[in-house]
Amino acid sequence: MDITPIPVVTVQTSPYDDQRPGTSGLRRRTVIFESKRNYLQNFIQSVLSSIDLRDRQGCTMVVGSDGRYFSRTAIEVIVQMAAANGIGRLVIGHNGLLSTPAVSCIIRKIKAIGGIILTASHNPGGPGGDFGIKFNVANGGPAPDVVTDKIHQISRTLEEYAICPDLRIDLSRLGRQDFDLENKFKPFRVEIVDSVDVYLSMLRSIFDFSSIKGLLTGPEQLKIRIDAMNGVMGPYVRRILCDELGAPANSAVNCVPLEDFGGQHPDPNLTYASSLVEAMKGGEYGFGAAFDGDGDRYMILGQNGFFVNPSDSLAVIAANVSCIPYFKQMGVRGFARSMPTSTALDKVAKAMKVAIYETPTGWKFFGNLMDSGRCSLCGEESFGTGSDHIREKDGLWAVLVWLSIMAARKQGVEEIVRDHWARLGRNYYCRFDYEGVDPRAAFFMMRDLEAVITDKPFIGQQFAVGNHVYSVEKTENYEYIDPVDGSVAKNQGLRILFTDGSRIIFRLSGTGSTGATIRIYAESYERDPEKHSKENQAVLGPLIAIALKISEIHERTGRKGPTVIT
Ligand code: VG1
Ligand code: CO
Repeated sequence: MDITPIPVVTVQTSPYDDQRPGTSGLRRRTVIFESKRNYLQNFIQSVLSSIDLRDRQGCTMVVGSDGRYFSRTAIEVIVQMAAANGIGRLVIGHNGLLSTPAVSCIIRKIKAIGGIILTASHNPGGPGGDFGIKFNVANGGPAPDVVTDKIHQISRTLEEYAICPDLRIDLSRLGRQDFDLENKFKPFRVEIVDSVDVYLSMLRSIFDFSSIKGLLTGPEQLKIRIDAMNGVMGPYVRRILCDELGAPANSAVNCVPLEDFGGQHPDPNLTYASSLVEAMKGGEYGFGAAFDGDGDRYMILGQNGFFVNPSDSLAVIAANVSCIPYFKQMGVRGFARSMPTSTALDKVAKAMKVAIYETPTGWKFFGNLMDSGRCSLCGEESFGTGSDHIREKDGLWAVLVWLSIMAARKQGVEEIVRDHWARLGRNYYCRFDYEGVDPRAAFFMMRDLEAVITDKPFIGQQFAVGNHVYSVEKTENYEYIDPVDGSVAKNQGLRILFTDGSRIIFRLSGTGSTGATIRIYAESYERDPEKHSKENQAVLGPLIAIALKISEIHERTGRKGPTVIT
């Protein structure tokens, strides 16, 4: 312990009015955090002040980052401010690295009061990219709206923050570092922990490692290719898939976390993980996967690049829970999906006679369902799936689920998916993203579209496209009432449901850093197995045409098409 106590100082500051966390955390251009005076400090003070002082004193918090530029600077400030605000102990990942699911896992394991994750997830990083701060609460999940509202309220009137500017830690040194502070609070402790250990031992208790190892190393060895996209997952992939489960070292690529993700979008989809797609097309590998910057999202590809749509991945996992020891032991209480996620999961729930819940976009809405024992497995169309083993979506967990299913069924990825469709039908699905749109244009488009679709005559209206006629059955601005605490989330997306089960949904994203992002989701169900091999766009084209027409999105935004299609 240092001999001279470390001073605690109070610094005057001016509030910002734009520090409301979005779908998951506060995301901004890195330059905002770097150049706006106290932008980071103000937000961290607001987060810490949102925790009652009595709860804060002596408690533990977990801190980690996806390794992006500015994370180290931010961790240093968080340590200095946590100490000055009465937090007793911080548990931080080695070199500041922890994936989002690992943070959730550690919070639960050590009964911490919460955690802070420095990440803008799948958004690019670096001085010209994005930075972000996620705040998770004691259940290990993203802070719910009541908490983020409180943080926002505090941030709008903040006048000062507390900090120990002389406190320095060494992120590269594993183990405890104790500090004596010049205030009433108890000694302050920092513990630097291995980034993978705790998470790995949790996975061991969920899966049958020997059966996965058999698949990856046995006589009919499955060749896999895993792309960590230069994000936080590198160390997890190497340690868990290669060292523990026996995949050859060259199965894992882009496994060194880089501050700017090598200049790429660390976003696991067909557009940004194109090098994985190309490698898979060669036919050499039977299974491919990629992760986002902070490791909660994943994409699965089969041999020759067969793409598993995330909504299908969720449904296939649900239909095959019996292949996972965790679910065999715990049983399955219910399923949940975010509203725009395809209804493929609903078909599984019906067949298995399991309860199903529909929630707004964002993982925070699954927390109450899981905490109250209503939901065991959940997911979103945005490449996120998870279970009640933690309170975040979990990319590597999903990969191990797929490998377990393949080991148990002795089938390839494509075969498993096609069997699933043959049994329950196929939900064709796609999402159009219009990024960086003028926020006013986006706001007015949504406002006017709501007026159009909720106007009485719109119900029953028929749209004829080619030889298909779509009749509107129901429209609404989606609203959710949490069945556990009764809290209401309004304005969660405009949706149009057609009589044949097709859906069109419009939403404004809550994770962008510049301008607005409009998302259009389209879904169409096909029961007939003869029609399960069509091109996505061929099936969904008519619905997209209807969506473009009624929203006038191109006219109103000046765009000719979406930025990304997934
Ligand atoms: C997006 C996704 C949502 C996901 C969220 C956070 O939000 O649509 O499903 O939970 O990102 O994921 P939005 O508001 O932009 O549509 V992550 O991996 O960025 O933390
Ligand atoms: Co993420």
